[in-house]
Amino acid sequence: MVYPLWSIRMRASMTVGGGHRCRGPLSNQKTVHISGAEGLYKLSEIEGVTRYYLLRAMNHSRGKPDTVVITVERVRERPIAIPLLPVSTESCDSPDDARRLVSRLLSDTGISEKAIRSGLRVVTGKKVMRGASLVFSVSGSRAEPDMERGVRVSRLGIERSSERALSRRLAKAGINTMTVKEALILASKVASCRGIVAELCVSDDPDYTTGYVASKKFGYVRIPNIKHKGSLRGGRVFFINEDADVEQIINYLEKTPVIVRQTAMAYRTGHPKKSETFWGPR
Ligand code: WAQ
Ligand code: MG
Repeated sequence: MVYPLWSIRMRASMTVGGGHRCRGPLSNQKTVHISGAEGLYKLSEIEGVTRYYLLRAMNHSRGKPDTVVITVERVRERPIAIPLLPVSTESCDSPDDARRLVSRLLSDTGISEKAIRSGLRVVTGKKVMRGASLVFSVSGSRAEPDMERGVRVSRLGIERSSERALSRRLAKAGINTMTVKEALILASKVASCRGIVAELCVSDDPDYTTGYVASKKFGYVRIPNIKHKGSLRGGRVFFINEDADVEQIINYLEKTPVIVRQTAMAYRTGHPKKSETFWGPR
């Protein structure tokens, strides 16, 4: 890897509500999240990536943004190398089925029923956050300081040779898309964070109905039909230990540069039994 790396982030939003007569803080205008993306790149990649992020923001299934913010920032620290989570796909026919599957997987990691319900409320609720919610895995209460924004995982990437290997493996399983790759890299950073037990993710894109649960314990488990087609709801929840250091978790997720490298020590997971696509140590 060539150092220093650059952190590139994009967020796109649109303003809704309030006519032209009632602008300003007293109007009922709201900012709605459309899309976001982030990664660590080399200097030579900045031009291409910012163009790609801009096009993504302007042509999104959630709508046309009126504000797009792209931040390009040099990262001084050397990134920490982490392994990818192993991938598997469950069979699942409906959101009801998915709810049962999600509950079973999460409770296997010791997360309480109350916390699972709290997490499910976040990903099925009307308000879509830009980032993720942090949910205590016993009490189920929420720990993120800004409940509208949430915690945004940033400063993450994958080494070129590892990305090529990953693409080949995903292609064999017929799932070599940017959506899967980005989600898997994000979930791998989240799983590497001390204090985080598991993650639940439902895309907020109306036509993307596959979600996942992830943890060091069972890897990245894809769940088809986690929501109905056409729904604009979705979100992410990171379940944390009851005694976790919330500030430290947020700092790691948002600030610590992390890069996926094939040669990083892999996790030993027990799951899955009936996977279509699986790799990693058993
Ligand atoms: N950090 C924290 N939360 C995020 C981030 C981030 N970097 N990016 C997105 N979120 C949250 C936010 O609340 C979004 O509303 C929600 O997640 C969904 O984001 O293997 O596309 O980008 O086929 O719509 C899963 C792929 C794709 C499953 C998930 O999420 C598969 C996806 P989206
Ligand atoms: Mg989305």
